Amino acid sequence: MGRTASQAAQIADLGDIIDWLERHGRLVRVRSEVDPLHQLAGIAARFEGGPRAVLFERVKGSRWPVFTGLYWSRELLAALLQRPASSLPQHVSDCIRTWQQQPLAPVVVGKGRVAEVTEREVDLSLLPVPTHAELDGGPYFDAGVVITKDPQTGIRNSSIQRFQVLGKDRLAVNIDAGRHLELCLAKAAARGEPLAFTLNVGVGPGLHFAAATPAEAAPFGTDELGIAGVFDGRPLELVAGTVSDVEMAADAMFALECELLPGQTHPEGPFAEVTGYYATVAPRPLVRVRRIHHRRRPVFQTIVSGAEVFNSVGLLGEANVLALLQKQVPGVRDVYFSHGGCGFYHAVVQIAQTRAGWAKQALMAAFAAFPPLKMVTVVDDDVDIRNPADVEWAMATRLDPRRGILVVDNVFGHGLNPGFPDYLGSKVGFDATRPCPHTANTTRARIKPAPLDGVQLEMREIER
Ligand SMILES: Cc1cc2nc3c(=O)[nH]c(=O)nc-3n(C[C@H](O)[C@H](O)[C@H](O)COP(=O)(O)O)c2cc1C
Ligand SMILES: [Mn+2]
Repeated sequence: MGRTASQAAQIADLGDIIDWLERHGRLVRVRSEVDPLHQLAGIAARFEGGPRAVLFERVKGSRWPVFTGLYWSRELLAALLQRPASSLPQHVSDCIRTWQQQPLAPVVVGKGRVAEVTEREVDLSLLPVPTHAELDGGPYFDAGVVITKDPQTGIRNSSIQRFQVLGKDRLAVNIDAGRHLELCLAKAAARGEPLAFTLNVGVGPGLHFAAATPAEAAPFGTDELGIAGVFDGRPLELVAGTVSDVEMAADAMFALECELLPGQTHPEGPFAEVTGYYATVAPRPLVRVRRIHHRRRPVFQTIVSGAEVFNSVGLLGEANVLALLQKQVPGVRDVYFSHGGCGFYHAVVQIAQTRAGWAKQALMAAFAAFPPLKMVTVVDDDVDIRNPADVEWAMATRLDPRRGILVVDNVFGHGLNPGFPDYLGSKVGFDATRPCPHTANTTRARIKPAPLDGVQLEMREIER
Protein backbone atom coordinates (compact mmCIF):
# COMPACT_ATOMS: atom_id res chain seq x y z
CA MET A 1 0.00 0.00 0.00
CA GLY A 2 3.03 2.20 -0.48
CA ARG A 3 3.72 3.03 3.15
CA THR A 4 6.99 2.70 4.94
CA ALA A 5 7.66 0.14 7.66
CA SER A 6 7.75 2.81 10.35
CA GLN A 7 4.38 4.20 9.27
CA ALA A 8 3.00 0.68 9.31
CA ALA A 9 4.23 0.07 12.84
CA GLN A 10 2.70 3.32 13.91
CA ILE A 11 -0.80 2.26 12.94
CA ALA A 12 -0.66 -1.44 13.85
CA ASP A 13 -0.23 -1.09 17.59
CA LEU A 14 -2.56 0.83 19.89
CA GLY A 15 0.34 1.88 22.14
CA ASP A 16 2.14 3.48 19.19
CA ILE A 17 -1.12 5.08 18.08
CA ILE A 18 -1.66 6.68 21.48
CA ASP A 19 1.92 8.02 21.37
CA TRP A 20 1.30 9.43 17.90
CA LEU A 21 -1.95 11.07 19.00
CA GLU A 22 -0.15 12.59 21.97
CA ARG A 23 2.68 14.00 19.85
CA HIS A 24 0.24 15.53 17.37
CA GLY A 25 -2.02 17.20 19.92
CA ARG A 26 -4.79 14.75 19.26
CA LEU A 27 -5.17 13.25 22.71
CA VAL A 28 -7.12 14.49 25.71
CA ARG A 29 -5.58 13.09 28.89
CA VAL A 30 -8.07 12.88 31.73
CA ARG A 31 -5.83 13.02 34.77
CA SER A 32 -8.47 12.95 37.52
CA GLU A 33 -9.83 9.65 38.70
CA VAL A 34 -13.10 8.80 36.96
CA ASP A 35 -15.81 6.32 37.82
CA PRO A 36 -16.20 3.64 35.13
CA LEU A 37 -19.90 3.61 36.06
CA HIS A 38 -21.46 6.31 33.80
CA GLN A 39 -18.89 9.06 34.50
CA LEU A 40 -16.30 7.82 32.03
CA ALA A 41 -18.85 7.68 29.19
CA GLY A 42 -20.27 11.03 30.26
CA ILE A 43 -16.87 12.69 29.94
CA ALA A 44 -16.10 10.84 26.70
CA ALA A 45 -19.39 12.13 25.25
CA ARG A 46 -18.13 15.71 25.72
CA PHE A 47 -15.38 15.02 23.21
CA GLU A 48 -17.35 12.74 20.88
CA GLY A 49 -16.79 13.43 17.21
CA GLY A 50 -14.08 16.00 17.95
CA PRO A 51 -10.50 16.10 16.65
CA ARG A 52 -9.04 14.28 19.68
CA ALA A 53 -9.31 10.83 21.24
CA VAL A 54 -9.44 10.48 25.03
CA LEU A 55 -7.24 8.62 27.51
CA PHE A 56 -8.58 8.17 31.04
CA GLU A 57 -5.43 7.77 33.09
CA ARG A 58 -7.05 6.82 36.40
CA VAL A 59 -10.13 4.68 36.52
CA LYS A 60 -11.67 3.89 39.88
CA GLY A 61 -11.15 0.30 40.97
CA SER A 62 -8.50 -0.62 38.39
CA ARG A 63 -4.78 -0.26 37.80
CA TRP A 64 -5.20 0.38 34.09
CA PRO A 65 -6.20 3.33 31.90
CA VAL A 66 -9.01 3.40 29.35
CA PHE A 67 -8.81 4.75 25.81
CA THR A 68 -11.69 5.79 23.55
CA GLY A 69 -12.49 7.79 20.42
CA LEU A 70 -10.13 6.48 17.76
CA TYR A 71 -12.96 6.17 15.20
CA TRP A 72 -15.34 8.93 16.21
CA SER A 73 -14.04 11.44 13.69
CA ARG A 74 -13.12 10.64 10.09
CA GLU A 75 -10.81 13.62 10.20
CA LEU A 76 -8.90 12.18 13.18
CA LEU A 77 -8.62 8.75 11.57
CA ALA A 78 -7.56 10.32 8.27
CA ALA A 79 -4.81 12.28 10.04
CA LEU A 80 -3.52 9.10 11.66
CA LEU A 81 -3.57 7.19 8.39
CA GLN A 82 -2.11 10.16 6.53
CA ARG A 83 -4.69 10.29 3.78
CA PRO A 84 -7.73 12.50 3.00
CA ALA A 85 -10.89 11.65 4.95
CA SER A 86 -12.94 11.33 1.77
CA SER A 87 -10.56 8.62 0.50
CA LEU A 88 -11.01 6.34 3.53
CA PRO A 89 -13.86 4.19 2.11
CA GLN A 90 -11.94 3.70 -1.14
CA HIS A 91 -8.80 2.84 0.83
CA VAL A 92 -10.55 0.26 3.01
CA SER A 93 -12.30 -1.12 -0.05
CA ASP A 94 -8.94 -1.42 -1.86
CA CYS A 95 -7.40 -3.25 1.13
CA ILE A 96 -10.27 -5.74 1.18
CA ARG A 97 -10.03 -6.28 -2.57
CA THR A 98 -6.26 -6.80 -2.39
CA TRP A 99 -6.85 -9.40 0.34
CA GLN A 100 -9.53 -11.13 -1.73
CA GLN A 101 -7.08 -11.44 -4.62
CA GLN A 102 -3.96 -12.16 -2.57
CA PRO A 103 -4.65 -13.14 1.03
CA LEU A 104 -1.84 -12.05 3.34
CA ALA A 105 -2.23 -14.74 5.99
CA PRO A 106 -1.44 -13.99 9.62
CA VAL A 107 1.67 -15.56 11.09
CA VAL A 108 1.99 -17.31 14.42
CA VAL A 109 5.06 -16.05 16.28
CA GLY A 110 6.75 -17.38 19.40
CA LYS A 111 6.34 -14.34 21.58
CA GLY A 112 3.89 -11.50 21.84
CA ARG A 113 3.56 -8.47 24.06
CA VAL A 114 0.02 -9.46 24.93
CA ALA A 115 1.39 -12.44 26.86
CA GLU A 116 3.87 -10.45 28.97
CA VAL A 117 1.66 -11.00 32.02
CA THR A 118 -0.81 -13.79 32.74
CA GLU A 119 -3.06 -13.19 35.73
CA ARG A 120 -2.79 -16.02 38.24
CA GLU A 121 -6.50 -15.99 38.79
CA VAL A 122 -9.27 -14.99 36.42
CA ASP A 123 -11.04 -11.99 37.90
CA LEU A 124 -12.72 -9.64 35.48
CA SER A 125 -13.34 -7.06 38.21
CA LEU A 126 -9.62 -6.14 37.95
CA LEU A 127 -10.24 -4.69 34.49
CA PRO A 128 -11.50 -1.13 33.98
CA VAL A 129 -14.61 -2.19 32.06
CA PRO A 130 -16.99 0.77 31.89
CA THR A 131 -20.78 0.93 32.11
CA HIS A 132 -21.85 3.49 29.53
CA ALA A 133 -25.52 4.46 29.38
CA GLU A 134 -27.95 5.07 32.21
CA LEU A 135 -29.96 1.85 31.80
CA ASP A 136 -27.14 -0.46 30.65
CA GLY A 137 -27.32 -3.80 32.43
CA GLY A 138 -23.69 -3.67 33.54
CA PRO A 139 -20.12 -3.20 32.36
CA TYR A 140 -19.48 -4.17 28.74
CA PHE A 141 -16.56 -5.17 26.55
CA ASP A 142 -17.54 -3.65 23.20
CA ALA A 143 -14.31 -3.07 21.33
CA GLY A 144 -12.68 -6.48 21.60
CA VAL A 145 -11.87 -8.62 18.57
CA VAL A 146 -13.14 -12.19 18.79
CA ILE A 147 -10.91 -14.79 17.16
CA THR A 148 -12.24 -18.33 16.87
CA LYS A 149 -11.91 -21.38 14.64
CA ASP A 150 -14.47 -23.34 12.67
CA PRO A 151 -14.54 -26.60 14.70
CA GLN A 152 -14.76 -28.60 11.47
CA THR A 153 -12.21 -26.96 9.20
CA GLY A 154 -10.02 -25.13 11.71
CA ILE A 155 -10.26 -21.96 9.60
CA ARG A 156 -10.18 -18.82 11.73
CA ASN A 157 -12.98 -16.29 11.99
CA SER A 158 -12.89 -12.88 13.55
CA SER A 159 -15.58 -10.38 14.55
CA ILE A 160 -16.52 -7.79 17.16
CA GLN A 161 -19.31 -8.51 19.65
CA ARG A 162 -20.54 -6.90 22.81
CA PHE A 163 -19.98 -8.87 26.04
CA GLN A 164 -21.69 -8.10 29.32
CA VAL A 165 -19.68 -8.83 32.46
CA LEU A 166 -21.70 -11.14 34.71
CA GLY A 167 -19.12 -12.18 37.28
CA LYS A 168 -15.46 -12.94 37.93
CA ASP A 169 -15.15 -15.28 34.97
CA ARG A 170 -18.52 -15.04 33.25
CA LEU A 171 -19.72 -13.01 30.29
CA ALA A 172 -22.82 -13.07 28.09
CA VAL A 173 -22.47 -12.26 24.41
CA ASN A 174 -24.79 -10.82 21.78
CA ILE A 175 -24.41 -12.66 18.47
CA ASP A 176 -26.65 -11.25 15.72
CA ALA A 177 -28.42 -13.67 13.36
CA GLY A 178 -26.23 -14.86 10.52
CA ARG A 179 -22.89 -14.08 12.16
CA HIS A 180 -20.08 -16.54 11.51
CA LEU A 181 -19.59 -16.85 15.25
CA GLU A 182 -23.14 -18.23 15.41
CA LEU A 183 -22.21 -20.80 12.73
CA CYS A 184 -19.07 -21.84 14.63
CA LEU A 185 -21.03 -22.14 17.86
CA ALA A 186 -23.69 -24.28 16.15
CA LYS A 187 -20.98 -26.58 14.78
CA ALA A 188 -19.37 -26.91 18.20
CA ALA A 189 -22.76 -27.58 19.78
CA ALA A 190 -23.46 -30.33 17.24
CA ARG A 191 -20.26 -32.01 18.42
CA GLY A 192 -21.18 -31.45 22.05
CA GLU A 193 -18.05 -29.33 22.56
CA PRO A 194 -17.51 -25.80 23.90
CA LEU A 195 -16.30 -23.26 21.34
CA ALA A 196 -12.92 -21.78 22.26
CA PHE A 197 -12.22 -18.17 21.31
CA THR A 198 -10.01 -15.29 22.34
CA LEU A 199 -11.22 -11.76 23.07
CA ASN A 200 -8.51 -9.29 22.05
CA VAL A 201 -8.89 -5.81 23.49
CA GLY A 202 -6.85 -2.75 22.53
CA VAL A 203 -5.90 -3.23 18.88
CA GLY A 204 -5.10 -1.02 15.89
CA PRO A 205 -7.44 -0.10 13.04
CA GLY A 206 -6.17 -2.86 10.71
CA LEU A 207 -7.34 -5.62 13.03
CA HIS A 208 -10.47 -3.69 14.02
CA PHE A 209 -11.52 -3.25 10.39
CA ALA A 210 -10.61 -6.83 9.50
CA ALA A 211 -12.86 -8.17 12.26
CA ALA A 212 -15.68 -5.82 11.30
CA THR A 213 -15.49 -6.62 7.56
CA PRO A 214 -19.01 -7.79 6.69
CA ALA A 215 -19.72 -11.35 5.64
CA GLU A 216 -20.57 -10.17 2.12
CA ALA A 217 -16.90 -9.24 1.62
CA ALA A 218 -15.37 -11.99 3.77
CA PRO A 219 -17.53 -15.12 3.37
CA PHE A 220 -17.51 -17.94 5.89
CA GLY A 221 -14.42 -20.07 5.44
CA THR A 222 -12.07 -17.18 4.71
CA ASP A 223 -9.69 -15.89 7.38
CA GLU A 224 -10.46 -12.18 7.49
CA LEU A 225 -7.45 -11.56 9.75
CA GLY A 226 -5.53 -11.36 6.47
CA ILE A 227 -7.20 -7.99 5.84
CA ALA A 228 -5.32 -6.59 8.84
CA GLY A 229 -2.08 -7.64 7.16
CA VAL A 230 -2.90 -5.75 3.99
CA PHE A 231 -4.05 -2.71 5.96
CA ASP A 232 -0.94 -2.63 8.15
CA GLY A 233 1.46 -3.50 5.35
CA ARG A 234 2.74 -6.62 7.11
CA PRO A 235 1.18 -9.92 8.18
CA LEU A 236 -0.74 -9.78 11.44
CA GLU A 237 1.15 -11.53 14.23
CA LEU A 238 -0.58 -14.04 16.48
CA VAL A 239 0.61 -16.02 19.47
CA ALA A 240 -0.56 -19.50 20.43
CA GLY A 241 -3.28 -19.86 23.04
CA THR A 242 -2.44 -21.56 26.30
CA VAL A 243 -5.68 -23.46 26.90
CA SER A 244 -6.88 -24.09 23.33
CA ASP A 245 -5.61 -24.01 19.77
CA VAL A 246 -7.10 -20.56 19.16
CA GLU A 247 -4.51 -17.80 18.89
CA MET A 248 -4.41 -14.30 20.35
CA ALA A 249 -3.34 -11.07 18.63
CA ALA A 250 0.33 -10.69 19.60
CA ASP A 251 0.11 -6.90 19.93
CA ALA A 252 -3.27 -6.58 21.65
CA MET A 253 -3.31 -4.87 25.05
CA PHE A 254 -5.38 -7.64 26.65
CA ALA A 255 -6.33 -11.13 25.48
CA LEU A 256 -8.92 -13.22 27.27
CA GLU A 257 -8.99 -16.93 26.50
CA CYS A 258 -12.63 -17.93 26.65
CA GLU A 259 -15.14 -20.59 25.72
CA LEU A 260 -18.76 -20.45 24.67
CA LEU A 261 -20.80 -23.09 26.43
CA PRO A 262 -23.24 -24.68 23.96
CA GLY A 263 -26.85 -24.55 25.09
CA GLN A 264 -26.09 -22.34 28.09
CA THR A 265 -27.51 -18.84 28.14
CA HIS A 266 -27.95 -15.97 30.55
CA PRO A 267 -30.08 -12.81 30.36
CA GLU A 268 -28.01 -10.13 28.58
CA GLY A 269 -28.82 -6.38 28.28
CA PRO A 270 -30.02 -3.73 28.24
CA PHE A 271 -27.23 -2.02 26.31
CA ALA A 272 -27.34 1.38 24.60
CA GLU A 273 -26.81 0.40 21.00
CA VAL A 274 -25.61 2.20 17.91
CA THR A 275 -29.29 2.64 16.96
CA GLY A 276 -29.85 5.12 19.78
CA TYR A 277 -32.09 2.58 21.54
CA TYR A 278 -31.43 0.02 24.22
CA ALA A 279 -31.00 -3.56 23.09
CA THR A 280 -33.58 -5.64 24.95
CA VAL A 281 -32.83 -8.16 27.65
CA ALA A 282 -32.97 -11.76 26.42
CA PRO A 283 -31.20 -15.04 27.17
CA ARG A 284 -27.96 -14.99 25.18
CA PRO A 285 -24.92 -17.30 25.00
CA LEU A 286 -22.89 -17.69 28.16
CA VAL A 287 -19.10 -17.41 28.15
CA ARG A 288 -16.50 -18.71 30.58
CA VAL A 289 -13.22 -16.82 30.78
CA ARG A 290 -10.30 -19.18 31.37
CA ARG A 291 -7.24 -16.94 31.25
CA ILE A 292 -6.48 -13.23 31.26
CA HIS A 293 -3.25 -12.11 29.56
CA HIS A 294 -2.06 -8.56 29.09
CA ARG A 295 0.92 -6.35 28.43
CA ARG A 296 2.96 -5.04 31.30
CA ARG A 297 1.32 -1.63 30.91
CA PRO A 298 -1.91 -2.25 29.06
CA VAL A 299 -4.56 0.26 28.05
CA PHE A 300 -8.16 -0.90 27.91
CA GLN A 301 -10.17 0.20 24.86
CA THR A 302 -13.87 1.02 24.90
CA ILE A 303 -16.26 2.44 22.31
CA VAL A 304 -19.24 4.52 23.40
CA SER A 305 -22.19 3.87 21.07
CA GLY A 306 -22.58 6.83 18.75
CA ALA A 307 -20.30 8.53 16.27
CA GLU A 308 -17.48 6.08 16.92
CA VAL A 309 -19.58 3.10 15.85
CA PHE A 310 -21.25 5.08 13.01
CA ASN A 311 -17.83 5.75 11.57
CA SER A 312 -16.25 2.36 12.02
CA VAL A 313 -19.22 0.28 10.91
CA GLY A 314 -20.13 2.89 8.31
CA LEU A 315 -16.69 2.97 6.77
CA LEU A 316 -16.73 -0.81 6.29
CA GLY A 317 -20.23 -0.70 4.84
CA GLU A 318 -19.29 2.13 2.50
CA ALA A 319 -16.19 0.28 1.38
CA ASN A 320 -18.21 -2.82 0.61
CA VAL A 321 -21.08 -1.11 -1.17
CA LEU A 322 -18.69 1.08 -3.15
CA ALA A 323 -16.72 -1.95 -4.34
CA LEU A 324 -19.85 -3.77 -5.46
CA LEU A 325 -21.51 -0.75 -7.07
CA GLN A 326 -18.37 0.14 -8.99
CA LYS A 327 -18.39 -3.38 -10.38
CA GLN A 328 -22.06 -3.39 -11.32
CA VAL A 329 -23.27 0.13 -12.05
CA PRO A 330 -21.49 2.51 -14.41
CA GLY A 331 -20.99 6.04 -13.11
CA VAL A 332 -21.03 5.35 -9.36
CA ARG A 333 -18.63 7.83 -7.77
CA ASP A 334 -18.96 7.63 -4.01
CA VAL A 335 -20.99 6.26 -1.09
CA TYR A 336 -21.64 7.68 2.36
CA PHE A 337 -23.41 6.02 5.29
CA SER A 338 -24.95 8.96 7.14
CA HIS A 339 -24.77 9.42 10.90
CA GLY A 340 -28.50 10.14 11.06
CA GLY A 341 -28.83 6.64 9.65
CA CYS A 342 -26.75 5.21 12.54
CA GLY A 343 -23.82 4.62 10.19
CA PHE A 344 -25.40 1.59 8.54
CA TYR A 345 -29.10 2.10 7.84
CA HIS A 346 -28.95 4.87 5.23
CA ALA A 347 -26.58 4.90 2.27
CA VAL A 348 -26.27 7.98 0.09
CA VAL A 349 -24.90 7.05 -3.31
CA GLN A 350 -23.40 9.53 -5.76
CA ILE A 351 -23.67 8.74 -9.44
CA ALA A 352 -22.78 10.46 -12.70
CA GLN A 353 -25.67 8.89 -14.56
CA THR A 354 -24.90 8.10 -18.19
CA ARG A 355 -28.13 6.31 -18.96
CA ALA A 356 -31.67 6.64 -17.58
CA GLY A 357 -32.44 3.92 -15.06
CA TRP A 358 -28.95 3.42 -13.69
CA ALA A 359 -29.81 5.31 -10.50
CA LYS A 360 -32.46 2.70 -9.72
CA GLN A 361 -29.97 -0.06 -10.54
CA ALA A 362 -27.65 1.52 -7.99
CA LEU A 363 -30.48 1.50 -5.42
CA MET A 364 -31.09 -2.21 -5.84
CA ALA A 365 -27.40 -3.11 -5.92
CA ALA A 366 -26.75 -1.16 -2.70
CA PHE A 367 -29.51 -3.04 -0.88
CA ALA A 368 -28.11 -6.34 -2.14
CA ALA A 369 -24.57 -5.41 -1.13
CA PHE A 370 -25.33 -4.61 2.49
CA PRO A 371 -28.41 -6.19 4.15
CA PRO A 372 -28.62 -3.89 7.23
CA LEU A 373 -29.48 -0.92 4.98
CA LYS A 374 -33.03 0.33 5.39
CA MET A 375 -32.77 3.40 3.14
CA VAL A 376 -30.78 4.24 0.04
CA THR A 377 -30.77 7.66 -1.57
CA VAL A 378 -29.13 8.16 -4.95
CA VAL A 379 -28.04 11.64 -6.00
CA ASP A 380 -26.12 13.18 -8.91
CA ASP A 381 -22.46 14.06 -8.86
CA ASP A 382 -23.17 17.76 -8.21
CA VAL A 383 -24.48 16.90 -4.72
CA ASP A 384 -22.29 16.68 -1.61
CA ILE A 385 -23.29 13.31 -0.14
CA ARG A 386 -21.73 14.15 3.26
CA ASN A 387 -23.87 17.26 3.65
CA PRO A 388 -27.43 16.42 4.80
CA ALA A 389 -28.76 19.79 3.59
CA ASP A 390 -27.42 19.13 0.10
CA VAL A 391 -28.96 15.65 0.02
CA GLU A 392 -32.27 17.11 1.18
CA TRP A 393 -32.02 19.69 -1.61
CA ALA A 394 -31.75 16.88 -4.15
CA MET A 395 -34.77 15.16 -2.63
CA ALA A 396 -36.79 18.35 -2.51
CA THR A 397 -36.05 19.31 -6.10
CA ARG A 398 -35.22 16.14 -8.02
CA LEU A 399 -37.10 13.26 -6.44
CA ASP A 400 -40.27 12.35 -8.31
CA PRO A 401 -42.43 10.81 -5.56
CA ARG A 402 -44.44 8.77 -8.08
CA ARG A 403 -41.57 7.19 -9.95
CA GLY A 404 -38.53 7.68 -7.79
CA ILE A 405 -39.52 5.81 -4.63
CA LEU A 406 -38.95 2.09 -4.37
CA VAL A 407 -40.50 0.20 -1.45
CA VAL A 408 -39.55 -3.39 -0.72
CA ASP A 409 -41.78 -5.26 1.73
CA ASN A 410 -40.97 -8.17 3.99
CA VAL A 411 -37.25 -8.21 3.57
CA PHE A 412 -34.40 -9.20 5.88
CA GLY A 413 -32.90 -6.29 7.76
CA HIS A 414 -31.02 -5.51 10.93
CA GLY A 415 -32.55 -6.94 14.10
CA LEU A 416 -31.53 -3.98 16.25
CA ASN A 417 -33.57 -1.61 14.08
CA PRO A 418 -37.02 -1.23 15.68
CA GLY A 419 -38.51 -1.34 12.16
CA PHE A 420 -37.26 -4.91 11.76
CA PRO A 421 -38.75 -6.96 14.56
CA ASP A 422 -37.36 -10.47 14.16
CA TYR A 423 -35.14 -9.15 11.31
CA LEU A 424 -38.14 -8.59 8.97
CA GLY A 425 -39.38 -5.22 7.71
CA SER A 426 -39.68 -2.83 4.76
CA LYS A 427 -37.02 -0.82 2.97
CA VAL A 428 -37.18 2.33 0.91
CA GLY A 429 -35.03 3.71 -1.88
CA PHE A 430 -35.11 7.30 -3.15
CA ASP A 431 -33.96 8.11 -6.65
CA ALA A 432 -33.19 11.80 -6.20
CA THR A 433 -31.33 12.16 -9.47
CA ARG A 434 -32.38 14.58 -12.19
CA PRO A 435 -33.68 13.27 -15.53
CA CYS A 436 -31.06 11.62 -17.73
CA PRO A 437 -29.94 13.12 -20.04
CA HIS A 438 -30.42 16.14 -17.84
CA THR A 439 -32.44 19.13 -18.83
CA ALA A 440 -31.40 22.79 -18.62
CA ASN A 441 -33.85 23.42 -15.79
CA THR A 442 -32.06 20.90 -13.56
CA THR A 443 -28.60 22.39 -14.00
CA ARG A 444 -27.42 23.53 -10.60
CA ALA A 445 -26.85 27.24 -10.29
CA ARG A 446 -23.35 28.02 -9.20
CA ILE A 447 -21.62 31.08 -7.84
CA LYS A 448 -18.14 31.29 -9.28
CA PRO A 449 -15.71 31.01 -6.34
CA ALA A 450 -13.75 34.22 -5.78
CA PRO A 451 -10.60 34.13 -3.68
CA LEU A 452 -10.33 36.76 -0.94
CA ASP A 453 -6.55 37.24 -1.27
CA GLY A 454 -5.81 40.81 -2.19
CA VAL A 455 -9.39 41.96 -1.57
CA GLN A 456 -9.49 44.81 0.93
CA LEU A 457 -12.19 44.29 3.54
CA GLU A 458 -13.53 46.30 6.39
CA MET A 459 -15.67 44.76 9.12
CA ARG A 460 -16.80 46.17 12.46
CA GLU A 461 -17.18 44.14 15.62
CA ILE A 462 -20.73 42.87 16.05
CA GLU A 463 -22.49 44.85 18.79
CA ARG A 464 -24.01 42.75 21.56
C1 LIG B 1 -17.97 -1.64 17.63
C2 LIG B 1 -18.71 -2.79 17.02
C3 LIG B 1 -19.59 -3.53 17.80
C4 LIG B 1 -20.26 -4.63 17.26
N1 LIG B 1 -21.08 -5.36 18.07
C5 LIG B 1 -21.67 -6.48 17.58
C6 LIG B 1 -22.44 -7.34 18.43
O1 LIG B 1 -22.63 -7.10 19.62
N2 LIG B 1 -22.97 -8.47 17.90
C7 LIG B 1 -22.81 -8.81 16.58
O2 LIG B 1 -23.28 -9.86 16.16
N3 LIG B 1 -22.11 -8.00 15.74
C8 LIG B 1 -21.53 -6.86 16.21
N4 LIG B 1 -20.79 -6.06 15.38
C9 LIG B 1 -20.72 -6.38 13.93
C10 LIG B 1 -19.83 -7.54 13.59
O3 LIG B 1 -18.61 -7.50 14.30
C11 LIG B 1 -19.49 -7.57 12.09
O4 LIG B 1 -20.69 -7.66 11.36
C12 LIG B 1 -18.58 -8.69 11.67
O5 LIG B 1 -18.33 -8.60 10.30
C13 LIG B 1 -19.14 -10.06 11.96
O6 LIG B 1 -18.17 -11.03 11.63
P1 LIG B 1 -18.51 -12.27 10.67
O7 LIG B 1 -18.73 -11.67 9.29
O8 LIG B 1 -17.29 -13.10 10.71
O9 LIG B 1 -19.74 -12.91 11.19
C14 LIG B 1 -20.09 -4.97 15.90
C15 LIG B 1 -19.22 -4.21 15.11
C16 LIG B 1 -18.52 -3.14 15.66
C17 LIG B 1 -17.57 -2.38 14.79
MN1 LIG C 1 -16.29 -14.05 9.07
